[in-house]
Amino acid sequence: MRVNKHLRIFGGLLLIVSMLSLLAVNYSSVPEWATNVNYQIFGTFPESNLRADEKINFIPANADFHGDTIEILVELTAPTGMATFQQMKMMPTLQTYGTVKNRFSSLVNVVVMEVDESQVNSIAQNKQVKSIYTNEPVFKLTSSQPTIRFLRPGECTPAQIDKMWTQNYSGKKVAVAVCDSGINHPAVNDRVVFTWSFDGNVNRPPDGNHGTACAGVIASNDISHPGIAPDVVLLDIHAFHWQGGAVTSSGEDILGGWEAIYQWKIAHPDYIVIASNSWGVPQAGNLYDEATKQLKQQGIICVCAAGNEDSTIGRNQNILSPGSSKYVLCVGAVDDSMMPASFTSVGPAWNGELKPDVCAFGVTIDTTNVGGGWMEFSGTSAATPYVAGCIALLAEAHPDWSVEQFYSAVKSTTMDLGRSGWDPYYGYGFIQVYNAHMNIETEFLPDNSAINYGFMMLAIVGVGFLLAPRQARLHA
Ligand SMILES: [Ca+2]
Repeated sequence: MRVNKHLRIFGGLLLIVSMLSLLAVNYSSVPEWATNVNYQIFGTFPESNLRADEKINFIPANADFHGDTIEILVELTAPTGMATFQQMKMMPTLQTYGTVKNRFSSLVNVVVMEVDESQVNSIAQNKQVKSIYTNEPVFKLTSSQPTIRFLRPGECTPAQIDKMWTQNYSGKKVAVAVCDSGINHPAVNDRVVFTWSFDGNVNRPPDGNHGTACAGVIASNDISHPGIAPDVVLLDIHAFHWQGGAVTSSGEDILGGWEAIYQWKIAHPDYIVIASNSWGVPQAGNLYDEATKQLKQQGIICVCAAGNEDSTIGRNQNILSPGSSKYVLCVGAVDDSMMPASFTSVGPAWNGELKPDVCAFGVTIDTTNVGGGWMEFSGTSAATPYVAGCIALLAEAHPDWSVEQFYSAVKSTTMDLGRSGWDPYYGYGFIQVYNAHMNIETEFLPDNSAINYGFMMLAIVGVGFLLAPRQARLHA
């Protein structure tokens, strides 16, 4: 009897708990920190046990930590759902070290600060500080001399763009964010529905021609210079500007631009959003991996250049961040003969990821020049909007797909080039968008290592032995 009574009490408790959990589901829009008793009542946050010097990433080599003012990104320990709460709690402490300039909480938990270099180590010693990055203008555009070529006759055939056009796919209900140096050209301007600028001035003229060149590859509606997906809308994310004789961007500019894309997607849930990123930085640490993870979770497809670092760093592991992130599609460049472009960065990435993912044309492509007229564009900068445009066609055809479905569809349906299967120059191969649309998978060998190949041959021989006697009996 006592056992039964305990069972009844236990059953009752189970019922109450399950009803409470149903209520919790109904209130799932409440931020994570607000429903987490531990954070709300005790105000404790995750702590980092790394040494101060292990937390400091990407500070310029010439920083002597004495006397000069430096801008840093201070990443805090709590996940983004609790970022605002932790930042509020930390603000008085951080302000004793310097000036808080900006903060981010949608994609990453980051406070932008201006401090004396001598303070960096002290800030890093705080257990609620996860990492510190420089906010110097370190991101660079991946073609120093913009030269993108438009689709000459026959050029849209290898990527099967013309097959998609035949089926009337042109990027409708798809938004492509060109995260670059600004857009201005009569062949694309009427598709720009949103502008964000790093300096808050949405009327800022483009800084150089790079952003306009990327936008033309995606969306030009000029009959003699067609873009790939002329019915997309464009988000002009102006994160790059002239600094010290080069068009570069800081971490703050990048995060600001990406947050603008993130917010636009939340406000326009009926659009598929693709972020086209023709730029990068070597080994930016994990901050941009975290940011791209959040973009992906929000349903934003991120296409990123592999980089043009082949000759400058070495032949391997010179894929730039954020192309190195597993949450993005990383694009290498090939020439008209389907050979790797001389400049294209070679995988795998510094963090071990198998990058690039795919390749596309990226040598001397005609495109829109800033303000009007035409120009030639080369670089993984050119190959990236090429792939973004192709995915825009695919996205119109499959508005219900998840980001992962787009990534895996594109990777599994390529034209395999070079070594069989994934290789460090072509990734999984040249994008074939119609095959991705129709799910016509490439027949890769599972791996190009001799061991796996050997096992596969053994398996084939084994199956042959199994089948052979039966066939013999059938014929007998
Ligand atoms: Ca290959």
